[in-house]
Amino acid sequence: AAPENALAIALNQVGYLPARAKRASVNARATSFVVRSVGGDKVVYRGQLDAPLADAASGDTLQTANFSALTAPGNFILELDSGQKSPAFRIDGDVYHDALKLTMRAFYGQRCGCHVDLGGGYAHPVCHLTAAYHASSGKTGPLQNRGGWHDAGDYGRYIANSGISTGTLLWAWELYQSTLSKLALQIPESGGKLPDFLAEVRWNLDWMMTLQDTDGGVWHKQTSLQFCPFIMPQDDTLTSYVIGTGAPAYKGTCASADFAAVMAIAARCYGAYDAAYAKRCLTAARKAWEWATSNPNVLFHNPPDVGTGEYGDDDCGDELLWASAELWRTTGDAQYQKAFGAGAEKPESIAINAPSWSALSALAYWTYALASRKDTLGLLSAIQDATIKAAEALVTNSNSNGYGNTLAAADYVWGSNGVAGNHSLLLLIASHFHANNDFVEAALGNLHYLVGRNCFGASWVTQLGSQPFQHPHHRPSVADHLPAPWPGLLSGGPNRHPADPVAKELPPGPPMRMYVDDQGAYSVNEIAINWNAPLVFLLAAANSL
Ligand code: G3I
Ligand code: 9MR
Ligand code: ZN
Repeated sequence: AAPENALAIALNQVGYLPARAKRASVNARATSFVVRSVGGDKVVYRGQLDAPLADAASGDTLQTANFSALTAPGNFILELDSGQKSPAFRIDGDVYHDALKLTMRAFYGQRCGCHVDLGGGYAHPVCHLTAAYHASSGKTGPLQNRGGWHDAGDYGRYIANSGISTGTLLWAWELYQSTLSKLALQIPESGGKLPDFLAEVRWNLDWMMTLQDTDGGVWHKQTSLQFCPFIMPQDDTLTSYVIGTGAPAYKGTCASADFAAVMAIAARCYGAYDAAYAKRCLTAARKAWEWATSNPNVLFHNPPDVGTGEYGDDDCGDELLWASAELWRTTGDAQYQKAFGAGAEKPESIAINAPSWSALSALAYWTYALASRKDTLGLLSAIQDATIKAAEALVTNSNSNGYGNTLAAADYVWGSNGVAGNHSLLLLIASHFHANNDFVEAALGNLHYLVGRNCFGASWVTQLGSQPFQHPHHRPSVADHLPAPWPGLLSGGPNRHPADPVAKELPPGPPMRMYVDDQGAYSVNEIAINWNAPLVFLLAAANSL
Protein backbone atom coordinates (compact mmCIF):
# COMPACT_ATOMS: atom_id res chain seq x y z
CA ALA A 1 0.00 0.00 0.00
CA ALA A 2 1.03 3.62 -0.53
CA PRO A 3 2.51 5.43 2.47
CA GLU A 4 0.54 7.76 4.70
CA ASN A 5 -0.35 10.74 2.57
CA ALA A 6 -1.55 13.91 4.26
CA LEU A 7 -1.67 15.69 0.90
CA ALA A 8 -4.01 13.19 -0.73
CA ILE A 9 -6.26 12.94 2.32
CA ALA A 10 -6.42 16.01 4.53
CA LEU A 11 -8.26 15.65 7.82
CA ASN A 12 -8.09 16.67 11.45
CA GLN A 13 -4.95 14.89 12.63
CA VAL A 14 -6.01 15.13 16.26
CA GLY A 15 -9.39 13.57 15.62
CA TYR A 16 -13.10 13.96 16.04
CA LEU A 17 -15.79 13.96 18.69
CA PRO A 18 -18.04 10.87 18.34
CA ALA A 19 -21.31 12.72 17.75
CA ARG A 20 -19.91 15.40 15.43
CA ALA A 21 -19.40 15.70 11.67
CA LYS A 22 -16.29 14.00 10.25
CA ARG A 23 -15.08 14.89 6.79
CA ALA A 24 -11.80 14.52 4.96
CA SER A 25 -10.81 16.44 1.84
CA VAL A 26 -9.47 14.11 -0.84
CA ASN A 27 -7.08 15.39 -3.49
CA ALA A 28 -6.68 12.20 -5.54
CA ARG A 29 -8.73 10.43 -8.15
CA ALA A 30 -10.68 7.78 -6.28
CA THR A 31 -14.29 6.71 -5.89
CA SER A 32 -14.59 5.05 -2.51
CA PHE A 33 -12.90 4.83 0.86
CA VAL A 34 -12.74 2.69 3.95
CA VAL A 35 -11.88 3.56 7.55
CA ARG A 36 -9.76 0.95 9.33
CA SER A 37 -8.94 0.62 12.97
CA VAL A 38 -5.24 1.05 13.63
CA GLY A 39 -3.61 -2.21 14.71
CA GLY A 40 -6.65 -4.41 14.17
CA ASP A 41 -6.75 -3.37 10.49
CA LYS A 42 -10.46 -4.08 10.64
CA VAL A 43 -12.66 -2.10 8.24
CA VAL A 44 -15.12 -0.21 10.44
CA TYR A 45 -16.67 2.04 7.81
CA ARG A 46 -17.12 2.11 4.01
CA GLY A 47 -18.20 5.13 1.99
CA GLN A 48 -18.37 6.70 -1.47
CA LEU A 49 -16.57 9.94 -2.24
CA ASP A 50 -18.58 12.96 -3.37
CA ALA A 51 -18.12 14.20 -6.95
CA PRO A 52 -14.96 16.31 -7.52
CA LEU A 53 -15.31 20.09 -7.10
CA ALA A 54 -12.90 22.92 -7.83
CA ASP A 55 -11.88 24.74 -4.64
CA ALA A 56 -11.08 28.38 -5.36
CA ALA A 57 -9.17 29.08 -2.13
CA SER A 58 -6.56 26.39 -2.80
CA GLY A 59 -6.83 25.75 -6.53
CA ASP A 60 -7.31 22.06 -5.72
CA THR A 61 -9.94 19.75 -7.17
CA LEU A 62 -11.40 17.99 -4.16
CA GLN A 63 -13.67 15.16 -3.23
CA THR A 64 -15.14 14.75 0.23
CA ALA A 65 -15.08 11.62 2.35
CA ASN A 66 -17.89 11.89 4.87
CA PHE A 67 -17.64 9.41 7.72
CA SER A 68 -19.79 11.26 10.26
CA ALA A 69 -21.78 8.07 10.86
CA LEU A 70 -18.74 6.42 12.42
CA THR A 71 -19.18 7.14 16.11
CA ALA A 72 -17.25 4.35 17.84
CA PRO A 73 -14.20 5.53 19.76
CA GLY A 74 -10.78 4.35 18.63
CA ASN A 75 -7.73 5.07 16.48
CA PHE A 76 -8.26 4.96 12.74
CA ILE A 77 -6.91 5.62 9.29
CA LEU A 78 -8.85 6.39 6.16
CA GLU A 79 -7.83 4.54 2.98
CA LEU A 80 -8.86 5.26 -0.61
CA ASP A 81 -9.63 2.64 -3.23
CA SER A 82 -6.71 4.21 -5.13
CA GLY A 83 -4.42 3.12 -2.28
CA GLN A 84 -3.51 6.33 -0.41
CA LYS A 85 -3.84 6.34 3.36
CA SER A 86 -4.57 9.23 5.68
CA PRO A 87 -2.60 10.12 8.77
CA ALA A 88 -3.94 8.33 11.85
CA PHE A 89 -6.68 10.06 13.81
CA ARG A 90 -8.72 9.35 16.91
CA ILE A 91 -12.42 9.43 17.68
CA ASP A 92 -13.25 9.98 21.34
CA GLY A 93 -15.15 12.19 23.72
CA ASP A 94 -11.96 13.62 25.21
CA VAL A 95 -10.12 13.87 21.90
CA TYR A 96 -9.39 17.62 22.28
CA HIS A 97 -8.32 17.62 25.90
CA ASP A 98 -4.58 17.48 25.28
CA ALA A 99 -4.83 20.09 22.53
CA LEU A 100 -6.50 22.50 24.94
CA LYS A 101 -3.79 21.94 27.50
CA LEU A 102 -0.99 22.28 24.95
CA THR A 103 -2.28 25.52 23.40
CA MET A 104 -3.03 27.14 26.78
CA ARG A 105 0.27 26.02 28.26
CA ALA A 106 1.94 27.75 25.32
CA PHE A 107 1.10 31.03 27.09
CA TYR A 108 3.33 29.92 29.95
CA GLY A 109 6.01 29.32 27.29
CA GLN A 110 5.55 32.93 26.15
CA ARG A 111 6.05 34.35 29.65
CA CYS A 112 8.42 37.25 30.03
CA GLY A 113 10.26 37.97 33.28
CA CYS A 114 9.82 34.42 34.47
CA HIS A 115 11.89 31.27 34.66
CA VAL A 116 9.99 29.12 32.17
CA ASP A 117 10.24 25.34 31.96
CA LEU A 118 7.80 23.41 29.81
CA GLY A 119 9.86 20.21 30.07
CA GLY A 120 11.68 18.51 27.22
CA GLY A 121 14.33 21.22 27.15
CA TYR A 122 11.86 23.99 26.34
CA ALA A 123 13.07 26.32 29.05
CA HIS A 124 14.67 29.68 29.68
CA PRO A 125 15.77 31.63 32.72
CA VAL A 126 14.18 34.91 33.69
CA CYS A 127 14.36 37.64 31.01
CA HIS A 128 13.70 41.38 30.51
CA LEU A 129 13.69 42.57 34.12
CA THR A 130 15.06 46.04 33.55
CA ALA A 131 13.37 48.69 31.50
CA ALA A 132 13.48 52.40 30.83
CA TYR A 133 11.01 55.10 29.95
CA HIS A 134 11.23 56.22 26.33
CA ALA A 135 10.95 59.97 25.70
CA SER A 136 7.53 59.35 24.09
CA SER A 137 6.22 58.16 27.47
CA GLY A 138 6.65 61.56 29.15
CA LYS A 139 8.85 60.08 31.85
CA THR A 140 12.55 59.48 32.07
CA GLY A 141 14.86 57.10 33.81
CA PRO A 142 14.92 53.40 34.54
CA LEU A 143 12.05 51.20 35.59
CA GLN A 144 11.95 47.79 37.18
CA ASN A 145 8.92 45.92 35.94
CA ARG A 146 8.32 42.44 34.72
CA GLY A 147 5.78 40.04 33.39
CA GLY A 148 3.45 39.70 30.46
CA TRP A 149 3.63 37.34 27.52
CA HIS A 150 6.10 37.84 24.70
CA ASP A 151 3.76 38.95 21.93
CA ALA A 152 4.78 36.56 19.23
CA GLY A 153 8.04 35.49 17.63
CA ASP A 154 9.50 38.71 19.01
CA TYR A 155 9.96 39.71 22.66
CA GLY A 156 7.81 42.85 22.57
CA ARG A 157 4.74 43.34 24.73
CA TYR A 158 1.96 45.46 23.29
CA ILE A 159 -1.18 46.56 25.18
CA ALA A 160 -3.44 46.42 22.12
CA ASN A 161 -2.59 42.83 21.37
CA SER A 162 -2.47 41.86 25.02
CA GLY A 163 -5.93 43.36 25.29
CA ILE A 164 -7.75 41.18 22.82
CA SER A 165 -5.73 38.08 23.77
CA THR A 166 -6.39 38.41 27.48
CA GLY A 167 -10.00 39.44 26.91
CA THR A 168 -10.60 36.40 24.70
CA LEU A 169 -9.12 34.05 27.29
CA LEU A 170 -11.16 35.56 30.12
CA TRP A 171 -14.28 35.29 27.98
CA ALA A 172 -13.47 31.61 27.50
CA TRP A 173 -13.26 31.38 31.29
CA GLU A 174 -16.69 32.97 31.72
CA LEU A 175 -18.38 30.80 29.09
CA TYR A 176 -16.59 27.47 29.64
CA GLN A 177 -15.63 27.71 33.28
CA SER A 178 -16.60 24.15 34.15
CA THR A 179 -14.07 22.86 31.59
CA LEU A 180 -11.35 25.42 32.25
CA SER A 181 -11.48 25.28 36.04
CA LYS A 182 -10.39 21.63 35.79
CA LEU A 183 -7.53 22.30 33.39
CA ALA A 184 -4.15 21.41 34.95
CA LEU A 185 -1.36 23.40 33.30
CA GLN A 186 1.70 22.51 35.38
CA ILE A 187 2.77 26.10 35.88
CA PRO A 188 4.68 27.58 38.84
CA GLU A 189 1.41 28.72 40.49
CA SER A 190 -0.26 25.29 40.24
CA GLY A 191 -1.69 24.27 43.60
CA GLY A 192 -2.21 27.88 44.67
CA LYS A 193 -5.48 29.65 45.35
CA LEU A 194 -6.27 30.39 41.71
CA PRO A 195 -7.27 27.78 39.14
CA ASP A 196 -4.31 27.30 36.76
CA PHE A 197 -6.10 29.00 33.87
CA LEU A 198 -6.68 32.20 35.85
CA ALA A 199 -3.16 32.07 37.30
CA GLU A 200 -1.68 31.99 33.79
CA VAL A 201 -3.81 34.92 32.66
CA ARG A 202 -2.89 36.87 35.77
CA TRP A 203 0.74 36.79 34.68
CA ASN A 204 -0.21 39.05 31.80
CA LEU A 205 -2.70 41.21 33.71
CA ASP A 206 0.00 42.08 36.24
CA TRP A 207 2.32 43.31 33.51
CA MET A 208 -0.49 45.30 31.89
CA MET A 209 -0.98 47.08 35.23
CA THR A 210 2.64 48.23 35.16
CA LEU A 211 1.88 50.14 31.96
CA GLN A 212 -0.78 52.30 33.60
CA ASP A 213 0.37 55.78 34.62
CA THR A 214 -0.82 57.41 37.86
CA ASP A 215 -3.34 59.53 35.91
CA GLY A 216 -5.07 56.35 34.65
CA GLY A 217 -3.77 56.49 31.08
CA VAL A 218 -1.96 53.48 29.63
CA TRP A 219 1.18 53.49 27.52
CA HIS A 220 1.06 51.68 24.20
CA LYS A 221 3.82 49.10 24.47
CA GLN A 222 7.07 47.93 25.98
CA THR A 223 9.71 46.88 23.47
CA SER A 224 13.28 47.49 22.45
CA LEU A 225 13.86 50.17 19.80
CA GLN A 226 14.40 47.53 17.11
CA PHE A 227 13.79 43.77 17.01
CA CYS A 228 16.66 41.73 18.45
CA PRO A 229 18.27 38.90 16.45
CA PHE A 230 17.23 35.23 16.77
CA ILE A 231 18.48 34.80 20.36
CA MET A 232 16.98 33.41 23.56
CA PRO A 233 15.05 35.96 25.65
CA GLN A 234 17.61 36.00 28.48
CA ASP A 235 20.28 36.93 25.93
CA ASP A 236 18.38 39.96 24.69
CA THR A 237 20.13 42.85 26.40
CA LEU A 238 18.61 45.63 24.32
CA THR A 239 16.93 48.16 26.59
CA SER A 240 13.21 47.49 26.93
CA TYR A 241 11.38 50.83 26.67
CA VAL A 242 7.95 51.91 27.80
CA ILE A 243 6.75 53.68 24.64
CA GLY A 244 3.90 56.13 24.32
CA THR A 245 2.32 58.67 22.01
CA GLY A 246 4.57 61.62 22.87
CA ALA A 247 3.55 65.08 24.08
CA PRO A 248 1.14 66.19 25.29
CA ALA A 249 -0.86 63.06 26.28
CA TYR A 250 1.89 60.38 26.19
CA LYS A 251 -0.59 57.58 26.86
CA GLY A 252 -2.95 56.36 24.13
CA THR A 253 -6.71 56.08 23.72
CA CYS A 254 -6.79 52.60 22.19
CA ALA A 255 -4.38 51.19 24.79
CA SER A 256 -6.23 52.80 27.70
CA ALA A 257 -9.62 51.59 26.45
CA ASP A 258 -8.37 48.06 25.73
CA PHE A 259 -6.86 47.98 29.20
CA ALA A 260 -10.10 49.21 30.78
CA ALA A 261 -12.11 46.50 29.02
CA VAL A 262 -9.75 43.71 30.07
CA MET A 263 -9.48 44.85 33.70
CA ALA A 264 -13.28 45.11 33.89
CA ILE A 265 -13.58 41.47 32.75
CA ALA A 266 -10.88 40.45 35.20
CA ALA A 267 -12.82 42.10 38.03
CA ARG A 268 -15.64 39.64 37.27
CA CYS A 269 -13.43 36.55 36.94
CA TYR A 270 -11.11 36.85 39.95
CA GLY A 271 -13.56 38.00 42.62
CA ALA A 272 -14.48 34.50 43.76
CA TYR A 273 -10.82 33.66 44.45
CA ASP A 274 -9.19 36.93 45.40
CA ALA A 275 -11.54 39.81 46.17
CA ALA A 276 -8.73 42.30 46.74
CA TYR A 277 -7.23 41.57 43.33
CA ALA A 278 -10.61 41.88 41.61
CA LYS A 279 -11.05 45.24 43.30
CA ARG A 280 -7.65 46.41 42.09
CA CYS A 281 -8.61 45.38 38.55
CA LEU A 282 -11.86 47.32 38.75
CA THR A 283 -10.19 50.45 40.10
CA ALA A 284 -7.60 50.27 37.34
CA ALA A 285 -10.36 49.78 34.74
CA ARG A 286 -12.37 52.77 35.94
CA LYS A 287 -9.31 55.05 35.91
CA ALA A 288 -8.28 53.93 32.42
CA TRP A 289 -11.83 54.45 31.15
CA GLU A 290 -11.85 57.99 32.61
CA TRP A 291 -8.60 58.75 30.88
CA ALA A 292 -9.72 57.30 27.54
CA THR A 293 -13.07 59.09 27.53
CA SER A 294 -11.38 62.41 28.39
CA ASN A 295 -8.72 61.80 25.71
CA PRO A 296 -10.79 60.10 23.00
CA ASN A 297 -8.48 60.60 20.04
CA VAL A 298 -4.84 60.10 21.00
CA LEU A 299 -3.54 57.71 18.35
CA PHE A 300 -0.28 55.80 18.44
CA HIS A 301 2.41 55.82 15.79
CA ASN A 302 5.92 54.49 16.21
CA PRO A 303 8.27 57.31 17.21
CA PRO A 304 10.98 57.85 14.57
CA ASP A 305 13.59 55.83 16.48
CA VAL A 306 11.29 52.82 17.05
CA GLY A 307 10.94 49.95 14.56
CA THR A 308 9.08 47.26 16.50
CA GLY A 309 5.46 46.28 15.89
CA GLU A 310 3.17 49.28 15.67
CA TYR A 311 -0.30 47.89 16.29
CA GLY A 312 -1.44 51.27 15.05
CA ASP A 313 -5.16 51.95 14.76
CA ASP A 314 -6.74 55.13 13.48
CA ASP A 315 -10.05 54.57 15.24
CA CYS A 316 -10.38 53.90 18.97
CA GLY A 317 -14.18 54.19 18.96
CA ASP A 318 -14.60 50.42 19.04
CA GLU A 319 -12.08 50.06 21.88
CA LEU A 320 -13.99 52.70 23.86
CA LEU A 321 -17.28 50.96 23.11
CA TRP A 322 -15.81 47.69 24.39
CA ALA A 323 -14.53 49.32 27.59
CA SER A 324 -17.89 50.96 28.31
CA ALA A 325 -19.78 47.72 27.69
CA GLU A 326 -17.48 45.62 29.89
CA LEU A 327 -17.59 48.18 32.69
CA TRP A 328 -21.35 48.33 32.49
CA ARG A 329 -21.59 44.54 32.55
CA THR A 330 -19.32 44.41 35.60
CA THR A 331 -20.77 47.31 37.60
CA GLY A 332 -24.19 48.23 36.21
CA ASP A 333 -23.24 51.91 36.57
CA ALA A 334 -25.41 54.18 34.44
CA GLN A 335 -22.50 56.26 33.14
CA TYR A 336 -21.04 53.25 31.32
CA GLN A 337 -24.35 52.27 29.75
CA LYS A 338 -24.84 55.86 28.65
CA ALA A 339 -21.41 55.93 27.01
CA PHE A 340 -22.08 52.60 25.34
CA GLY A 341 -25.42 53.86 24.03
CA ALA A 342 -23.79 57.02 22.67
CA GLY A 343 -21.12 55.01 20.83
CA ALA A 344 -23.31 52.17 19.57
CA GLU A 345 -24.86 52.13 16.12
CA LYS A 346 -28.60 52.51 15.73
CA PRO A 347 -30.22 49.06 16.06
CA GLU A 348 -30.92 48.80 12.33
CA SER A 349 -27.27 49.59 11.48
CA ILE A 350 -25.56 47.17 13.84
CA ALA A 351 -23.28 44.83 11.90
CA ILE A 352 -21.18 42.11 13.48
CA ASN A 353 -17.70 41.35 12.16
CA ALA A 354 -15.39 38.85 13.82
CA PRO A 355 -13.08 40.63 16.25
CA SER A 356 -9.39 41.32 15.59
CA TRP A 357 -6.77 43.27 17.53
CA SER A 358 -7.88 46.49 15.83
CA ALA A 359 -11.63 45.85 15.53
CA LEU A 360 -13.40 45.18 18.81
CA SER A 361 -16.98 46.33 18.30
CA ALA A 362 -18.28 42.75 18.20
CA LEU A 363 -16.90 42.10 21.69
CA ALA A 364 -18.59 45.32 22.84
CA TYR A 365 -21.99 44.35 21.45
CA TRP A 366 -21.73 40.78 22.65
CA THR A 367 -20.76 41.66 26.20
CA TYR A 368 -23.69 44.08 26.30
CA ALA A 369 -25.96 41.24 25.15
CA LEU A 370 -24.44 38.72 27.55
CA ALA A 371 -24.63 41.08 30.51
CA SER A 372 -28.02 39.93 31.81
CA ARG A 373 -28.81 43.49 32.81
CA LYS A 374 -31.83 45.50 31.77
CA ASP A 375 -31.57 46.44 28.06
CA THR A 376 -32.98 49.95 28.40
CA LEU A 377 -31.26 50.93 25.13
CA GLY A 378 -33.35 48.43 23.16
CA LEU A 379 -30.35 46.90 21.37
CA LEU A 380 -30.47 43.28 22.45
CA SER A 381 -32.43 41.73 19.61
CA ALA A 382 -30.55 43.76 16.96
CA ILE A 383 -27.23 42.49 18.34
CA GLN A 384 -28.45 38.90 18.40
CA ASP A 385 -29.93 39.12 14.90
CA ALA A 386 -26.79 40.67 13.42
CA THR A 387 -24.67 37.97 15.05
CA ILE A 388 -26.87 35.20 13.69
CA LYS A 389 -26.76 36.75 10.24
CA ALA A 390 -22.96 36.86 10.35
CA ALA A 391 -22.85 33.26 11.58
CA GLU A 392 -25.10 32.10 8.75
CA ALA A 393 -22.76 33.68 6.22
CA LEU A 394 -19.84 31.79 7.77
CA VAL A 395 -21.78 28.53 7.60
CA THR A 396 -22.34 29.17 3.89
CA ASN A 397 -18.59 29.66 3.42
CA SER A 398 -17.82 26.51 5.36
CA ASN A 399 -20.20 24.44 3.25
CA SER A 400 -18.81 25.73 -0.04
CA ASN A 401 -15.09 25.59 0.79
CA GLY A 402 -13.36 22.34 -0.16
CA TYR A 403 -11.39 22.30 3.07
CA GLY A 404 -14.45 23.21 5.15
CA ASN A 405 -13.12 26.41 6.73
CA THR A 406 -15.12 29.64 6.94
CA LEU A 407 -12.59 31.94 5.26
CA ALA A 408 -13.51 33.98 2.20
CA ALA A 409 -10.69 34.94 -0.19
CA ALA A 410 -10.35 38.39 1.45
CA ASP A 411 -9.82 36.78 4.87
CA TYR A 412 -6.40 35.39 3.91
CA VAL A 413 -4.49 38.26 5.53
CA TRP A 414 -1.56 38.38 7.95
CA GLY A 415 -2.77 36.09 10.74
CA SER A 416 -5.51 34.35 8.70
CA ASN A 417 -5.39 31.39 11.06
CA GLY A 418 -6.32 33.84 13.82
CA VAL A 419 -9.17 35.06 11.61
CA ALA A 420 -10.38 31.45 11.39
CA GLY A 421 -10.21 31.19 15.19
CA ASN A 422 -12.18 34.41 15.60
CA HIS A 423 -14.78 33.22 13.07
CA SER A 424 -15.25 30.21 15.32
CA LEU A 425 -15.60 32.49 18.32
CA LEU A 426 -18.33 34.39 16.46
CA LEU A 427 -20.12 31.14 15.57
CA LEU A 428 -19.96 29.95 19.17
CA ILE A 429 -21.37 33.22 20.51
CA ALA A 430 -24.12 32.99 17.89
CA SER A 431 -24.92 29.46 19.04
CA HIS A 432 -25.11 30.83 22.57
CA PHE A 433 -27.77 33.32 21.44
CA HIS A 434 -29.60 30.79 19.30
CA ALA A 435 -28.79 27.07 19.55
CA ASN A 436 -27.88 25.87 16.06
CA ASN A 437 -25.86 22.78 15.25
CA ASP A 438 -24.64 24.25 11.94
CA PHE A 439 -22.93 27.07 13.87
CA VAL A 440 -21.13 24.59 16.09
CA GLU A 441 -20.11 22.41 13.13
CA ALA A 442 -18.74 25.40 11.20
CA ALA A 443 -16.78 26.44 14.31
CA LEU A 444 -15.33 22.93 14.54
CA GLY A 445 -14.69 23.02 10.77
CA ASN A 446 -12.07 25.69 11.41
CA LEU A 447 -10.45 23.49 14.03
CA HIS A 448 -10.26 20.66 11.50
CA TYR A 449 -8.72 23.09 9.00
CA LEU A 450 -6.13 24.40 11.45
CA VAL A 451 -4.90 20.97 12.48
CA GLY A 452 -4.72 19.18 9.17
CA ARG A 453 -7.66 19.63 6.83
CA ASN A 454 -5.93 22.14 4.55
CA CYS A 455 -4.08 22.11 1.23
CA PHE A 456 -0.72 21.41 2.94
CA GLY A 457 -2.01 18.50 5.00
CA ALA A 458 -0.23 20.22 7.86
CA SER A 459 -1.21 20.94 11.42
CA TRP A 460 -0.59 24.64 12.08
CA VAL A 461 -0.10 24.00 15.78
CA THR A 462 3.44 23.07 16.80
CA GLN A 463 3.77 19.55 18.21
CA LEU A 464 0.09 18.76 17.62
CA GLY A 465 -1.08 16.15 15.10
CA SER A 466 1.00 13.81 12.96
CA GLN A 467 2.28 16.45 10.50
CA PRO A 468 2.76 19.65 12.49
CA PHE A 469 4.61 22.58 10.90
CA GLN A 470 8.22 22.83 12.00
CA HIS A 471 9.69 26.27 11.42
CA PRO A 472 7.76 29.07 13.13
CA HIS A 473 9.14 32.59 13.12
CA HIS A 474 9.67 32.32 16.88
CA ARG A 475 12.96 33.37 18.41
CA PRO A 476 13.19 30.68 21.14
CA SER A 477 12.35 27.91 18.65
CA VAL A 478 15.20 29.02 16.41
CA ALA A 479 17.75 29.93 19.07
CA ASP A 480 17.47 26.81 21.26
CA HIS A 481 18.60 24.47 18.44
CA LEU A 482 16.19 21.75 19.61
CA PRO A 483 14.86 19.67 16.73
CA ALA A 484 11.19 20.60 17.23
CA PRO A 485 9.75 24.08 17.86
CA TRP A 486 8.20 25.14 21.18
CA PRO A 487 4.86 23.32 21.67
CA GLY A 488 1.28 24.52 21.26
CA LEU A 489 1.82 27.55 19.04
CA LEU A 490 -0.48 28.47 16.13
CA SER A 491 1.08 29.72 12.90
CA GLY A 492 -0.28 32.96 11.42
CA GLY A 493 -1.05 31.02 8.26
CA PRO A 494 -1.62 31.88 4.59
CA ASN A 495 -1.46 35.56 3.63
CA ARG A 496 -2.41 36.69 0.14
CA HIS A 497 -0.37 39.86 0.74
CA PRO A 498 3.04 38.36 1.55
CA ALA A 499 5.12 40.96 3.37
CA ASP A 500 8.48 39.43 4.23
CA PRO A 501 11.47 38.55 2.06
CA VAL A 502 10.83 34.78 2.15
CA ALA A 503 7.08 34.78 1.51
CA LYS A 504 7.50 37.37 -1.22
CA GLU A 505 9.42 34.72 -3.19
CA LEU A 506 6.34 32.48 -3.33
CA PRO A 507 4.86 32.19 -6.80
CA PRO A 508 1.54 34.06 -6.92
CA GLY A 509 -1.29 31.60 -6.39
CA PRO A 510 -4.67 31.02 -4.76
CA PRO A 511 -4.89 32.56 -1.28
CA MET A 512 -4.53 29.38 0.79
CA ARG A 513 -1.35 28.52 -1.10
CA MET A 514 0.38 31.73 0.03
CA TYR A 515 2.17 30.08 2.90
CA VAL A 516 5.58 28.56 3.54
CA ASP A 517 6.88 26.76 6.62
CA ASP A 518 10.03 28.86 6.94
CA GLN A 519 11.37 30.60 10.04
CA GLY A 520 12.12 33.76 8.07
CA ALA A 521 8.60 34.10 6.70
CA TYR A 522 7.12 36.24 9.45
CA SER A 523 4.12 37.43 7.45
CA VAL A 524 2.85 33.84 7.06
CA ASN A 525 4.57 31.72 9.71
CA GLU A 526 5.01 33.75 12.88
CA ILE A 527 3.08 32.78 15.99
CA ALA A 528 1.24 35.27 18.20
CA ILE A 529 -0.76 35.36 21.42
CA ASN A 530 -3.81 36.85 19.69
CA TRP A 531 -3.95 33.84 17.34
CA ASN A 532 -3.51 31.26 20.08
CA ALA A 533 -6.20 32.86 22.25
CA PRO A 534 -9.21 32.21 19.96
CA LEU A 535 -7.88 28.69 19.39
CA VAL A 536 -7.93 28.14 23.15
CA PHE A 537 -11.47 29.55 23.18
CA LEU A 538 -12.51 27.13 20.41
CA LEU A 539 -10.87 24.18 22.14
CA ALA A 540 -12.48 25.14 25.45
CA ALA A 541 -15.84 25.07 23.66
CA ALA A 542 -15.02 21.78 21.94
CA ASN A 543 -14.17 20.27 25.32
CA SER A 544 -17.50 21.49 26.70
CA LEU A 545 -19.82 20.06 24.03
O1 G3I B 1 -7.40 43.75 6.55
C1 G3I B 1 -6.67 44.33 5.47
C2 G3I B 1 -7.32 43.99 4.16
O2 G3I B 1 -8.60 44.53 4.12
C3 G3I B 1 -6.45 44.53 3.03
O3 G3I B 1 -6.98 44.11 1.79
C4 G3I B 1 -5.04 44.02 3.16
C5 G3I B 1 -4.14 44.64 2.08
O4 G3I B 1 -2.91 45.05 2.55
O5 G3I B 1 -4.53 44.33 4.42
C6 G3I B 1 -5.27 43.83 5.52
O6 G3I B 1 -4.66 44.32 6.68
C7 G3I B 1 -3.49 43.70 7.12
C8 G3I B 1 -3.67 43.44 8.60
O7 G3I B 1 -2.49 42.93 9.15
C9 G3I B 1 -4.79 42.44 8.87
O8 G3I B 1 -4.93 42.25 10.27
C10 G3I B 1 -2.29 44.59 6.87
O9 G3I B 1 -2.04 44.69 5.49
C11 G3I B 1 -1.09 44.01 7.56
O10 G3I B 1 0.02 44.86 7.42
C12 G3I B 1 -1.36 43.80 9.02
O11 G3I B 1 -0.30 43.10 9.56
C13 G3I B 1 -0.05 43.21 10.96
C14 G3I B 1 1.46 43.09 11.13
O12 G3I B 1 1.78 43.05 12.50
C15 G3I B 1 2.22 44.24 10.47
O13 G3I B 1 1.92 45.42 11.08
C16 G3I B 1 -0.75 42.05 11.67
O14 G3I B 1 -2.16 42.25 11.69
C17 G3I B 1 -0.25 41.93 13.10
O15 G3I B 1 -0.77 40.73 13.65
C18 G3I B 1 1.27 41.90 13.13
O16 G3I B 1 1.67 41.91 14.46
C19 G3I B 1 3.03 41.64 14.73
C20 G3I B 1 3.54 42.80 15.57
O17 G3I B 1 3.56 43.96 14.77
C21 G3I B 1 4.91 42.50 16.15
N1 G3I B 1 4.93 41.25 16.83
C22 G3I B 1 4.54 40.13 16.00
C23 G3I B 1 3.14 40.32 15.48
C24 G3I B 1 2.68 39.14 14.65
O18 G3I B 1 3.25 39.07 13.38
O1 9MR C 1 10.62 39.25 14.24
C1 9MR C 1 9.83 40.33 13.79
C2 9MR C 1 8.38 39.94 13.83
O2 9MR C 1 7.96 39.72 15.15
C3 9MR C 1 7.52 41.01 13.19
O3 9MR C 1 6.19 40.54 13.03
C4 9MR C 1 8.06 41.37 11.83
C5 9MR C 1 7.29 42.52 11.20
O4 9MR C 1 7.30 43.64 11.99
O5 9MR C 1 9.41 41.75 11.91
C6 9MR C 1 10.25 40.73 12.41
O6 9MR C 1 11.56 41.21 12.49
C7 9MR C 1 12.27 41.35 11.29
C8 9MR C 1 12.37 42.83 10.94
O7 9MR C 1 11.11 43.38 10.67
C9 9MR C 1 13.31 43.02 9.75
N1 9MR C 1 14.60 42.43 10.02
C10 9MR C 1 14.53 41.00 10.30
C11 9MR C 1 13.68 40.75 11.52
C12 9MR C 1 13.63 39.27 11.84
O8 9MR C 1 13.25 38.51 10.75
ZN1 ZN D 1 11.15 38.53 28.21
